[in-house]
Amino acid sequence: KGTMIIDGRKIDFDGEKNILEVVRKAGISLPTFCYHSELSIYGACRMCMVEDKWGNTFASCSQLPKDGMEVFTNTPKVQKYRKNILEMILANHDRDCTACDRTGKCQLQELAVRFGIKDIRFDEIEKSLPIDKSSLSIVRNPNKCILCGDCVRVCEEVQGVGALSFAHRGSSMTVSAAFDRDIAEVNCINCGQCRAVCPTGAIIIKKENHKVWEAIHNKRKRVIAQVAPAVRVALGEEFGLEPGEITIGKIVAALKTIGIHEVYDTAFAADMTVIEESKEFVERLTKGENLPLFTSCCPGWVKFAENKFPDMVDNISTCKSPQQMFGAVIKEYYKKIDKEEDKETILISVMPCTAKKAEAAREEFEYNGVKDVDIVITTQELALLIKEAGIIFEQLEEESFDMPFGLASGSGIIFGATGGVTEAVVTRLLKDKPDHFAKDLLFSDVRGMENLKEASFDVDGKEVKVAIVHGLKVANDLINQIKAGERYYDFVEVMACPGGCIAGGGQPVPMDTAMRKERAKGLYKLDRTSHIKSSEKNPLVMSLFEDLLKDNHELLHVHKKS
Ligand code: HC1
Ligand code: SF4
Repeated sequence: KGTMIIDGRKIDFDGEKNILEVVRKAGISLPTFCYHSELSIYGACRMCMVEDKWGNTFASCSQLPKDGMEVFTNTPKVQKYRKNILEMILANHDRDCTACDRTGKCQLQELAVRFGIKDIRFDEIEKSLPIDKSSLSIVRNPNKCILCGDCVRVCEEVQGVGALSFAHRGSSMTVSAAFDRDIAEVNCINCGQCRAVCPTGAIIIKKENHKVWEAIHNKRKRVIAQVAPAVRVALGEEFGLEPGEITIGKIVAALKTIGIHEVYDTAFAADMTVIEESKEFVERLTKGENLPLFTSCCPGWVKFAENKFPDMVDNISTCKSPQQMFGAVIKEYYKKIDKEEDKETILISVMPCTAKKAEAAREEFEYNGVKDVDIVITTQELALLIKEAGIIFEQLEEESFDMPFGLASGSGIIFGATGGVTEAVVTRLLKDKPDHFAKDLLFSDVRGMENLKEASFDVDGKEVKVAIVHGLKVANDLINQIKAGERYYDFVEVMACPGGCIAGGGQPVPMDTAMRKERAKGLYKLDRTSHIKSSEKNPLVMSLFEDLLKDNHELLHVHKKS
C-alpha cells in the first residue's frame, strides 16, 4: 500500500503485484509480450522498461511498487530501448503478415505500428523451422515465435502438463515439445491455452472451416450444427461487442445464412447429461462405489486423467460429454430418414474449445463407421466463417434454434461456466427447486473464479460434498490430496481451462479474469431468464428419453474400445 509517482502524477497502489500494474492503473498501456497476471513473472521481453529519477532503467513487471518511488514511462532512453527490442524481434520473425492467422490481432504487429517502425536496421534472420501440424487442435509455427515463453508457462503453471519447453541455446533457441518431438506425440491435452496466450501467430487453432463449406456445397449432405453454451457469450467480441453479450439469435441466423440446414443447442444435450450423470451419481452414492464421481464433459481433463491418473479413470462419469451425446442422438434420429432420402447427416459442432476437436476424433465416439460428430469448429473459426461469407453480423436479424433439439433449460446453459455442471446436477437432485434468490444463495460457493471451490448440499437427507476445480494444475494437486486421504468429496467437477468453457482455447483472445467473469455473467443471465430451470423439466429431453432413447440408453455412455 502506498503512493507512487508515475510520469509526475501521484498514483495510489494497494496490492498491485508490480510497478507495471501501477502504471496501468495510471491509464498508461505499457507494452509487454511476456507478462500475464495469472502466470509467473518471466521478465524476458523487457518491453515494459521504465526509468527512475536517477536514470536507471528496469523491467516494470519485475519490481515491486514502493511508496514514494518515481518512474517515467516515456523517456528518450526507454523509447529508444523499446524500439530496439522491437526491431530485433522483427528481424528474427517470419514477417509474412498477409498470410498470417493473427494478422490484425497480433501484438507484435500492433506494437510495430504503434511505435512507427518502418525500417529494421538489423539483418533479417531467415528461419525455416518445420511447422508442427501434428495436433488435431493447434498448429505451431516456430518461425513466428518471439520466445516470450507464455505458452511454456501456461502449460506448466496453469495446466500442470509441461508439454512445451525451451530448447537449444543462444540464437538457435526455440520452444518445442520434449526431445523436439511433434506435439501430438507428447502429453499435450489439446486445451489450446498456449494459443490463447501466444501474442503472435506462432500457435494458432487448427482450422476446419473448409470442411464446413465442403459439406454445405454437397447436395447429398444434411448439414446440422450444434452450438455450445459458451460460444453465445463470447463470439460478439469478434464483432466489437462486449464480453458476456448474448448473441445466440444472431449466431443461429448466421449459421442459417451460411447454408446450414438445422441449428440446435448443445445445452439441450447438457440437459441429457445432467439426467444421466445424476442417475449415475445417486447409484454410486447408494453403493458407495467409485467416489468421488468426476465429471466427464471436459476432454482436456479426461485426457489429463488418462495420462496422469490412470488409476482414477473409473471414477470419471461414464456419460459422454454433451457434444458427443448430441452427436449420437442426432445420428440415430436421422438414421432411417437418411436412408430413405439417400442423404448423409453431417454434424458440425461450434465449440469454445480446441480439445473438442480431439474428443470428436476419439475412436469410442464412432459407431459402425459413423462418427457422432463430424466437424468441430471453434468460436474463432465461426467468426471467420461469418466474415468469409460476407455476412454483416451487426445487421443480422435474430433467429431461434430449430426444434426439437433447440430447447434447453438454464441448467444446461450454465454448463459453460466453472461450477455450472455441479449447480445443474444438484438442482436436478433437489426435491424442492429453489427460486432465483434462493439459488443465488444456495450456489454462491460454486460460482465465481476461485481456483478451488467447495460446498456441501443436503440431498434427500444426506450431506453431499462437492469440489469444483478449473485449471489442471489445481486439479492435479487436489487429486493427490484425495488419494492421500487428506480430502474427501462425493462429486468433483473438473474443467481444464480457468473459468471453464467460457475461457476455452477456441474463444476470442486475449482474455483476462474480468472478461471471464463477464462471460459467465452472460450465462447466468440466460439461466435467470429461462422458463425452465432444471434439466428434468425440459419436456423435449424427457420425451426423447421416453422415445428414441428408451431402448438405446447406451448411446449416451462411453464404451472404451480395448
Ligand atoms: Fe462446454 Fe459442454 S459446457 S464442455 O464447457 O459440457 O466446449 O460451452 O459445449 O460437450 O453443453 C465446451 C461449453 C460444451 C459439452 C456442454
Ligand atoms: Fe500445453 Fe494445452 Fe498447449 Fe497442449 S494445448 S501444449 S496441453 S497449453
